[in-house]
Amino acid sequence: MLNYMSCGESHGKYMLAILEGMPSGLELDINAINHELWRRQQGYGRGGRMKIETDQVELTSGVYKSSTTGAPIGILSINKDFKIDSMPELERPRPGHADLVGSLKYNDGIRMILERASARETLLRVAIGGIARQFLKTFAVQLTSHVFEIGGVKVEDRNLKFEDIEKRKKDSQLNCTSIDAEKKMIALIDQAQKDGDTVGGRFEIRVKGLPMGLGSHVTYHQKLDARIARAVISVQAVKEVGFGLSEELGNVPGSKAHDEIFYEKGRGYFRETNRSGGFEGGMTTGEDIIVRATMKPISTLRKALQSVNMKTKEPEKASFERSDTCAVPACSVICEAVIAYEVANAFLEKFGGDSLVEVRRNYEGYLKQIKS
Ligand code: EPS
Repeated sequence: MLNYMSCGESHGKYMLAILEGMPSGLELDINAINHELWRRQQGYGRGGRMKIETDQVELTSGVYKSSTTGAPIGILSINKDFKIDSMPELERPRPGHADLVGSLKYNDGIRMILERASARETLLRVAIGGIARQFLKTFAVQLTSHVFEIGGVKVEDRNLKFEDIEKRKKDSQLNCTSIDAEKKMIALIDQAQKDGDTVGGRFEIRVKGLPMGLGSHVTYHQKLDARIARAVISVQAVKEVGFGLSEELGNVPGSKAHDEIFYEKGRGYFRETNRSGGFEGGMTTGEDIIVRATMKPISTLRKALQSVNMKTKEPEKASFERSDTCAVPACSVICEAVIAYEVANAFLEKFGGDSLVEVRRNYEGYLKQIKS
């Protein structure tokens, strides 16, 4: 249903994407999309690049008087730090980046590998997620996220409702729900910065308001949890993804691992718990989707790791130009966006039509069907 292609290098002239498959009649608020881009640039511990850029997009096509037409949507963002043609070639690949493997595989220098592998590309994914989010909002579907661990410092109270997360993280610099944990996390980031090191962390994304039955058990590629997992893992530096109780499911008995089924007239089927993270058989259960992910520490270190000079083959420290110390909050915002896209896509697969009016008719008909 939905599909997109993006292009652009980190220090190239611009970042560009084309999104197809959005039905006509969706009112798009460009400020809301740019707000998501702003959120992606926030977070204590980011590096010098974020002081240069103020990410904004222009919708160049597929939108007429703020409303989608059903035609492909062009999304364009200009890089202020455009300097790619004057940047030097690099010889010392950074462990943990695409540098070494990409350079050998593409038979090219490291520069053009890192320029495309860079997380700068995620600004387009956040813009596309911003469009998907607005589509979902018209069906009362909402997303949020929160960082619950940085460098081993954990938020104690993690059993929170969607609304609590939104409320508690309001003034946070780390997209975090606990002021106490945040203070410790900030101290840890400061220390890492002093040491020329970096820190990673863990975060959770929630999606609220979905009907049961998005995705399907019938083939592996229709399983929506699997599609979300792929999307999250594809975000730079994410090394782990889970749903609901996630890795804790390995430590509890079956009697505490599942969500028992209840029924009330008028309300229909429901659950009292959500250990599955909103999925059974690759399909949404109607409870919140709960995704957890781990971002590794950024692999560009001022205190550089051991590497090899690809020209001389002599041991040398890896290259360092500039880096973030911690980008976990940004990563949580990016993962919200890629999940919004996957969910909107599954929604359109199930209820799709050429216009929003048609999608709504299909959606409402289905809701009636599963209630009766
Ligand atoms: C990144 C390196 C840094 C980050 C960048 C991702 O960029 P630079 O090399 O220009 O300092 O700031 O992230 C972004 C530019 C962004 O928009 O998120 C990397 O190596 O992946």
